[in-house]
Order: sequence, then C-alpha cells, then structure tokens
Amino acid sequence: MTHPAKPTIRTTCPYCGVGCGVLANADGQGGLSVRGDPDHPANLGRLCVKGSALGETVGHGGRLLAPQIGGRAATWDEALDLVARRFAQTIARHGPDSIAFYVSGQMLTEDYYVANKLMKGFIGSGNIDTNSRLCMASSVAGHRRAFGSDTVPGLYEDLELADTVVLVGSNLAWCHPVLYQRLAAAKEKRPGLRVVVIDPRRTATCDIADLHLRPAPGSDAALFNLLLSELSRRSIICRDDIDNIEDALTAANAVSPQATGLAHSQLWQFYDLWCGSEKVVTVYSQGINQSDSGTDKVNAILNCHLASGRIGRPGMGPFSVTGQPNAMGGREVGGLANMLACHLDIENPDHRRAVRDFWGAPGMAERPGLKAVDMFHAVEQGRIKALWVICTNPAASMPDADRVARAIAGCDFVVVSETAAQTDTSRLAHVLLPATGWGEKDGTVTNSERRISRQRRIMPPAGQARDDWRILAEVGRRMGWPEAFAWNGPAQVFAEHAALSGIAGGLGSDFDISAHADISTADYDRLEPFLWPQGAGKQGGRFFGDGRFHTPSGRGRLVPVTPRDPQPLNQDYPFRLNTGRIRDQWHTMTRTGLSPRLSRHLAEPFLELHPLDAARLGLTPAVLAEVESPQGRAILRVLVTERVAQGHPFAPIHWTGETAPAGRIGALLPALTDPVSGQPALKSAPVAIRPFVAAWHGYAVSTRPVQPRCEYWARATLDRGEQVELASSRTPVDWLAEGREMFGLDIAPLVVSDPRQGILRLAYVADGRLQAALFVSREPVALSRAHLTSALGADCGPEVLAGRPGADKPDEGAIICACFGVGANTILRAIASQRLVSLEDLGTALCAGTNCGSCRPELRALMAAAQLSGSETDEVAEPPRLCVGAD
Ligand SMILES: Nc1nc2c(c(=O)[nH]1)N[C@H]1C(S)=C(S)[C@@H](COP(=O)(O)OP(=O)(O)OC[C@H]3O[C@@H](n4cnc5c(=O)[nH]c(N)nc54)[C@H](O)[C@@H]3O)O[C@H]1N2
Ligand SMILES: Nc1nc2c(c(=O)[nH]1)N[C@H]1C(S)=C(S)[C@@H](COP(=O)(O)OP(=O)(O)OC[C@H]3O[C@@H](n4cnc5c(=O)[nH]c(N)nc54)[C@H](O)[C@@H]3O)O[C@H]1N2
Ligand code: SF4
Ligand SMILES: [Mo]
Repeated sequence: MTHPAKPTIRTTCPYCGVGCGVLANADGQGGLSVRGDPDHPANLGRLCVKGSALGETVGHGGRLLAPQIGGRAATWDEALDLVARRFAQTIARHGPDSIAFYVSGQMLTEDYYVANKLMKGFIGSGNIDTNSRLCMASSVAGHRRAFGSDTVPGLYEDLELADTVVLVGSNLAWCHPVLYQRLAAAKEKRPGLRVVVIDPRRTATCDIADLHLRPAPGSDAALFNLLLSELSRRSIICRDDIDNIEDALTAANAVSPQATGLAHSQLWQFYDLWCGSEKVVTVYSQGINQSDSGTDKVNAILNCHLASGRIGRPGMGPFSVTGQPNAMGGREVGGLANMLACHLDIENPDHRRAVRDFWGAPGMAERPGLKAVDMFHAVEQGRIKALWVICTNPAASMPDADRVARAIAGCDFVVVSETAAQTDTSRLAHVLLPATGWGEKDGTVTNSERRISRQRRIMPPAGQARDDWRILAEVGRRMGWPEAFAWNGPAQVFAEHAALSGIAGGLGSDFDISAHADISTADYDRLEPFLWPQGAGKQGGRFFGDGRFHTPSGRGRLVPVTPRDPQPLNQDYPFRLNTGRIRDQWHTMTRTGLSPRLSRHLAEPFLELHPLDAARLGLTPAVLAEVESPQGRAILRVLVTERVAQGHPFAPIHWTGETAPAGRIGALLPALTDPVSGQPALKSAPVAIRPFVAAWHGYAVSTRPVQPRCEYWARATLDRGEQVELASSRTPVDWLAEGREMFGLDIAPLVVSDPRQGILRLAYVADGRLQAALFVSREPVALSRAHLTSALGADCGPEVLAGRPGADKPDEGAIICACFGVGANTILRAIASQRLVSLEDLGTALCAGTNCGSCRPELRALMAAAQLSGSETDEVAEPPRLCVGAD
C-alpha cells in the first residue's frame, strides 16, 4: 500500500540557539526528510550536520512510551494523581520551598511558561531553576548589571556587517555552525572582514581566524580590561550615555599585560584591530560564562562596547550566543530562580504584584529560589523533598555529577519528564512521564537574536507521550487550580504570555510581545518568525543604538572589574581540564546518539593532551588515561595534539552511563560557582592524569545491544547495530562465556587465538551473516573498523577475522564528511592521486563538504596536512583519529 505524501511543514531545529528554519516532510510511515528553510531569516536554507540528520533521530527507538511508577507501567491518571497528591502533601507538611522544579532551555516557551506559573504563582516558591544556569546565567547577570535588563542588543547580520568579529570562548564552527557559515561566507565575499578567536584551544573555528589568541587560563577579564584602558588612551570613549567610567578605568588600569600570558605583539595586534574598527562585534559563549568569575568577564566585554558606544548599531555590539534552542525563551518566561515572567524582577514588589494580579495567584513567591547547584545541595540535605526534572539530565550534566546523582537517588520523591526511555537521571526517578519530542508538538522558541519561531507538529506522539505543558497543566489542575491551568492548546498559553508581556512592557520591561495578546489558534499556526519586541510602538530591531538603557539613570552602566584567577592547581591535581562540545553530538546524546551518521565522526569519549604532557605521563596516542579530580574519576581515550596548550587538556561532555559510564565528565567538575550568577565553572577542573593500565583492549560489533561488563566501554550506533570499544584491567577467565554474556548469543563463534601475543578474535555467524564480533588485544585494538562495521549483518566467512579489507577494497578511515560518509583516508588518497588543491576540487571529486558544510574546517586542515607532508602522506593531523590503528 502506498502512503500519500504529506505536505511540507515549516518548523525550527531543536538543537542550537541559531534557531534554523527546517522544512520537514513526513512519509507517513515514521520516516522524515528535512532540508533548510530558504525563507527563514536565521539560516536562509542552510542546515548543519545535526540539523540535516534530524530524520534519523525521530521515531520510537529509545523512547519512553508510557508513564511509569516505581519502574512499572502506569496509566496517566495514576501517575498524574500521584504527582499532584505527593506535591500537595509535601507542601502541607514542609511548606512550598520543600519542592523544586529543575527545567531546561530545550523546553518550548509554552511549556516553560506553565512550569514557571505553577511554581512561582501557585505552589508559591521560587524553586524553579533551569539548565540555563549552567549556560547563560553569567550573561543574564552581566546584561542586567550593564543594561538594566537581560537584553541581547544585536542581530545575526551584525556579524556579516562588521569589520572585525571577535569570538571569545566560542567554538562557533562546531556549536553554532550555521552562524559560523554565515560569517565565513561574509569573510569570503569581503576579505577585509577580520576574525579574531580567543580560546586556549586551537579549534575548528580558528580555520577562518586572522588572529588566534591563546590567553592564560581565565585571563579574559584582564584582556578586556586592558582593551578598556587602550580605548581610553586612544580617546575612543564616549562618556555621554554611560555611568561608572572612572571606576571601571581605575580597575582596568591596574591590570598588567603579563596577566594575559600573551606576547606583546599579539596583544597589540588585537587592540589595533578592535580599536581601529568601529564596526566590531564581540561574540562570547561558554569560555566566558562558565567560570567562577563569569559575570565579571561578561561585564569586562560589555564595558568596552558601552564605553566606545559600539553597541546597537549595524555591525557592532557584544553578542552572547545562546546554546539551547530556547535558552532565550526560558529567560523571557522567567525560568531562572531569580527572575519573574517577561523579564520582570522577583525582588521588585511592583513587579511581583503585577504578575500576581495577572495570574490571580494565591501564593506568589516572595523571593528568589535556589539556583541549580544550591538546589541539588538542598536535595542532598533533604531540604527539598520532592523534585520534578523536566527535559534535562542533571545526573550527567551538573558539576560533581556523581554527587548530584546520589542526591537525587536519596530524594523522597522524584518525577522525571523525558522523551528517552533511559537516562542517568531517569534511572533515579520514582515517576517517569513520557513527553512528546521534537516533531510531535507545537510551540515557540526564541533564538540568539531574539527571533521567535514556531516548532510545529509533524508526526503523531510516540506511544502515550504528552506535551510537557499539558502534563504541567494537568498537575496544576489536580492540585486544585483548574481555572489557572485551563488552556486548550499552546496558542492560548502563548497569548497569555503575550498579554502579560504587555503589562511588563508598561513597567519598563524590554520584553514585550503584546501585539500577539489576542492571537487566534489559526494565526498561531501561521505565525512567521519575528523579532521581539512587538508591542505598542515597538518593532523588533536592535537595542541601545539610541543610548537609552533600562537602568534607573537610563544610561549604560560600566562595572569595575578586578580579574580573579581560576581555582589554583596543586601537586596532586596539576592539570587544568577544559570541557566542551564536539561537532556531531548534542549534550547527553539521547537524540544525536541515535544517528549512525552522527556517531561516525568521534565515537568515543577522549582527552586531548599536548605532546609534551603526553610524553611526560608516558601516554601515547590511542591508549587510555585515567583522569581523577577530588570529585570523581574517568577513563578516556588519549588524543595527542598541539591543538591544546601544555597543562590544559580538553575533554568532551557528551558521554553518560548509557553510552560510556567511565566517560562521565560532569563527575570530574567541582561545584564551584560565580558569586553573582550562580553559574558553575565548567571549563576548569584541577585533575591528575595517569595511564590506565589495561590487561586487554577490545572492539566489538553486534546487530543487537551489547552488554559490556568491564571497566571501560563506549557504545556507538551503527547502521546495522552498534559498536563498543572495551578495556579492562582484569582478564576474564573464560572468553567464550564472556562473549556469550556480552552478545546474548548462544552460538559457537569462529575463533582466532594467539594467547602468547594476547590476541583473540571471535566472530558469531548465523545463516552466513555476521551477528557479532569481538577483537581483543593487549594494545588498543588495531583493525579497520569501517571494514568490520560494513560486514555486520552481511554475508561473511572466516576472512572477517582478518580485520582488514582485501586489497580491492581500500580502507575509508575515520569519517570526516558525515553527510556523504567520506573518510580521511579516501580524502587523502584523492588529494594525492587527483592533485586536488581546493575545497571546491574536493567537493567535485568526492562530494565531501558540499551539503551542510560542517566538515569544511576539517577538510581544509586535511588539505593543509597533505600539502605540508607531500603527496605520500597517510597521516591525518585533524580531526582526532579515535579509531585506532589501521583506520
Ligand atoms: N555540536 C554541538 N553544538 C552545540 C551543543 C552541543 O552539545 N553540540 N550545545 C549547545 C549549547 S547548550 C551551548 S551552551 C553552546 C556552547 O557553545 P560554545 O561555548 O562555543 O562551546 P564549548 O565547547 O562549550 O566551549 C567553547 C570554547 O570555550 C573555550 N574555553 C575554555 N576556557 C576558556 C577560557 O578561559 N577563555 C576563553 N576565551 N575560552 C575558553 C573552550 O576551549 C571551547 O573551545 O553550544 C550549543 N551548540
Ligand atoms: N563539564 C561540563 N558540563 C556541562 C557543560 C560544559 O560545557 N561542561 N555545559 C552545560 C550546558 S551549557 C548545558 S546547556 C547542559 C546541558 O545538559 P542537559 O540539559 O542535561 O543535556 P541534554 O542531553 O540536552 O538533556 C535534555 C534531556 O531532555 C530530553 N528531552 C528532549 N526533548 C524533550 C522534550 O521535548 N521534553 C522532555 N521532557 N524531555 C526532552 C532528552 O532526552 C535529554 O535527556 O550541560 C551543562 N553541563
Ligand atoms: S546550526 Fe545546526 S544545530 Fe543549530 S539550529 Fe541550525 S541546523 Fe540546528
Ligand atoms: Mo548550554
């Protein structure tokens, strides 16, 4: 039976804060094809590799399909009644502050609005905080100190219009890829546009940098203080519309250039560029925010833009790029414990009264609630007795994650609303509520430039999943507030939020979308992407170009900043661990980890280590290292590279108990926070590193889920099953029994064994097809992984145990271009044999880099490596070659 083609639906990508428009076509059988929406102003048709792979991550695989109580399936009524009853009992016995919600910048605005209303207006506590505390809190606090409001002044096109773009603590190429591509395209068109990257690592973003500064750890505030002094020295300061300039300059002038650790010439190159370009944009992200002096660092940057008046006009301004698809929306609805809805202030009695009256709230929260780190401390101490976690995975992503997991495990009553069946957090829940995921629900998100776009429903919910806002509203109704939570659909929630924003606008809030206060469901369904504000006399655009701010004086406020050093290292923990993201995975991988294509780029948790550090520690490429901090321990694959500075290794954040239990990076991080914003210092953990002494290393593929039973394992999705890297310090007594347990297969394997060399190879073949295989050796397993994974599920014989392709089938190597599955070895061979000299040549020859473009920085690096070492090269300089050996 053929299914009629479904109409194309315009929606928005659920990953990063660029907020790209997506055109989606469901085939009616669970399949989905996507492409970039040429009419969406954020991306104008582009999508990065994660967006392009959306079709591979929807469907029922790995989904939570029904409510559960205590691990058993329950009806929705049972689950919702239980949640409402337990919350009401807890409030009655211990007061409203004994309950907390921990929510997420990945919720839709409508979900978020309802959660905030339920907690702050009706339960009557400020105890709702969000994972944006780990992400944007320092920017929010910095904006509020400088502007009097949490306002991002500029627009994406400012990056294209600028003469100089500075990227501080931002790996834009991997984390905001489409915005990076817009910048790269603008620079190609207008080579005079200068790009400066300030990052201790040489990231893929440096590919388009004219200048890369690698400042001493945590010295960004010193760098921007010195810039402020220099602006003053060059008389580029306009004093008319700013306060505090003298104090800020006194603090700035106290800084010595040595504090930055940068060469004099580099510093001056940077200051000449910044001071010499009126059109300058400073983009900043987690390298600034995630620090125990993050808010001061933000203000050190804002000070320079305010002092020079380079703000709110085309091509200039500070630009905090938001990470999650609705980090901005969450700030708008007041998702942070210290905010109220519509950018109103919980500590301002007039603001509280206005919101209380509008909601008809019985027990409005009177003071800010607990911020994330403090919230989990309160859970640990038993002060929080009931916790609802929605759309985030704190047992993995919080600092001191093992302790957070223990705290959650010890909490009296834990509810988790999730799309995924199993996460590190959901494993600890008493009640699990299945939420509809991207493509199954309707709502809005706000991107980094304040553009509100619709996410639209494309397919039916998985199983019994319900929308987050509906689940929250159901609980509110069952707790006794039926009128306040009576909406029929998300359009009504959006309209209520818009109406409240009109009142907020009247109280001076920048956030005002009251033009939509009467929006009908039909208009909501048709809603085009728009920039806020949209209210009486207010229409999108930039903020502060007119020199008017939301501070009491109406002037921009400089903040005197005295730079502070990061947490000191010591003999026991002599390395400073930096953490962050990789190109093809999203956070804890519950969605991107389902895509074979996205799992091919970097398939294991790893530690990037400088060659001198590696040599000193006796670590060679591809062995395993044990990383230890006072908080926890991890085992990671070693990647030796000069991309990181000496003493300053880097590890990605994505692996969890589900995918690589020894690779949980959050377990290593201290719960140290910025005193103003409460944001944790997630970019800096003092650690010790030593070799992990493995008795054996293994590599397994299987058509069915593998059950590894060793100290180190890391799982990745394949087209026809999964692969697992393995290692342990203890050797099993009986490998055949071990294989049986691991693969759940009761068939005799083909065996190759050389005990003297520590080599063992097992292949499980049924009906002539490879079901599973295990390769074991004393050293990290060297074999062509691409060869073995393509043999999985296919016809095969004993030759599969050779572990490498025949001479007629050259080895692909580590996959660089995920869209077309082009590997490093194929690329290097093509460069050499066809004498390719440009990315365009490479695109013509292999298609590599011609779809989403996310891999272009790596392709360029491969080209450079090939040219440097002549056509004979088979060495891959970039990206990390995690697939060991013959790959
Ligand atoms: N592929 C992918 N993209 C994502 C995400 C994802 O999971 N995967 N997540 C999204 C989210 S929620 C967020 S918040 C954003 C984050 O986006 P980014 O902030 O760009 O990403 P990170 O990798 O966390 O860190 C950025 C850089 O900060 C640098 N850094 C560390 N310490 C310092 C320092 O002291 N000073 C300076 N100047 N730099 C430093 C790191 O080396 C790193 O390269 O990405 C979003 N986009
Ligand atoms: N060391 C270190 N730690 C970090 C960071 C770092 O740079 N270094 N970065 C921090 C930052 S910036 C961030 S933003 C956090 C991110 O950390 P988390 O928010 O914990 O990570 P996610 O994997 O995005 O978690 C989202 C969860 O929601 C589920 N989900 C997806 N869609 C829906 C939905 O529609 N409804 C519901 N109810 N659930 C859904 C997903 O399955 C997933 O389990 O990590 C932080 N932690
Ligand atoms: S840049 Fe990529 S991840 Fe970010 S919104 Fe666009 S397509 Fe999605
Ligand atoms: Mo984030």
